[in-house]
Amino acid sequence: MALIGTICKIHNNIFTLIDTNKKELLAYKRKTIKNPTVGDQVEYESSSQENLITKILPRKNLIKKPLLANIDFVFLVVAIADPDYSFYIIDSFLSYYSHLKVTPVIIFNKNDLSNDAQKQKLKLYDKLGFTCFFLSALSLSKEEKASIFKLINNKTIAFAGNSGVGKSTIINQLFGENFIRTGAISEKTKKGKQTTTQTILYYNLEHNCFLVDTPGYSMIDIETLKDAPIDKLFPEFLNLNDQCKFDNCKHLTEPQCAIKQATQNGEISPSRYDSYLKLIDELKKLKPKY
Ligand SMILES: Nc1nc2c(ncn2[C@@H]2O[C@H](COP(=O)(O)OP(=O)(O)OP(=O)(O)O)[C@@H](O)[C@H]2O)c(=O)[nH]1
Ligand SMILES: [Mg+2]
Ligand SMILES: [Zn+2]
Repeated sequence: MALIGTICKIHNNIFTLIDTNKKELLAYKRKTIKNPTVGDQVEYESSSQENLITKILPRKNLIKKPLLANIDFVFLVVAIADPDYSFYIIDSFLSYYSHLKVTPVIIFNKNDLSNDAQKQKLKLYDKLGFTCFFLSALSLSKEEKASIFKLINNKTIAFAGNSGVGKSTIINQLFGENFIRTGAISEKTKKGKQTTTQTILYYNLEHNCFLVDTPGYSMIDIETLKDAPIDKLFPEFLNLNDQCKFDNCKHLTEPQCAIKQATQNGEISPSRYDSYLKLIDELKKLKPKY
């Protein structure tokens, strides 16, 4: 009978698996197995010499950047300050996850470094219906921890977001000191010194969850969106889409566009419409006839 495990780390074609008893083991893969990915559920054979992955089980989803399979929630970590955030980057990540059918949860971190006005601007995402946390990883309250734990029980979650936003710090605060190494930002270069370099899936027994710390990515893999209906990835556009004059309205220069009107009268946030335009622009660079 085939054994089943989850890939939690890949290094030089050696795979660290967590088996169904939550024990770690090392495995190779059969040559015919293509592109196993962290998060994959696999079948493997075990002999006295080695463990050999023989099959990748069907994936629930696949994120390309960072490469990860079978994620229930992505915790998109955004620092309110240091490093500065950009609406466009937040919106492109949210559109990307929506397209990949992965549910995002937004953690606005480093609240200790920000003022109320900055926070207020980001409340936009709460109103759009995204699950949001505003916190400081360095001083997480019991209540904050409890509400995060409630969400992640029995789930596989990945922490994503730019380098230095506090992904590893949050994981350490939730799951214990030094669970994962964090980097101290060098004041001179503002570059993480001990930044996460590998995508690794960890198992946490107490909350029966798998979690992935990922290296920081500043931008999505835009290619993934090249055939996506971008306007359908902005939830606040959805109710208005059919009110545009033209059925095939792209909400760019067309007359009597309900999306543009809603942006002008403040129903849609200008930063969101801007992000929409920028995404379309970026995609045009890939595909001349968008
Ligand atoms: N002031 C403040 N600093 C924080 C907070 N959270 C994290 N930091 C600091 O920010 C720096 C970067 O944190 P990390 O957790 O290493 O960031 P990361 O997102 O894992 O970064 P990469 O691994 O490079 O992708 C560290 O010096 C942390 O101590 C916070 O809430 N407030
Ligand atoms: Mg890190
Ligand atoms: Zn329109």
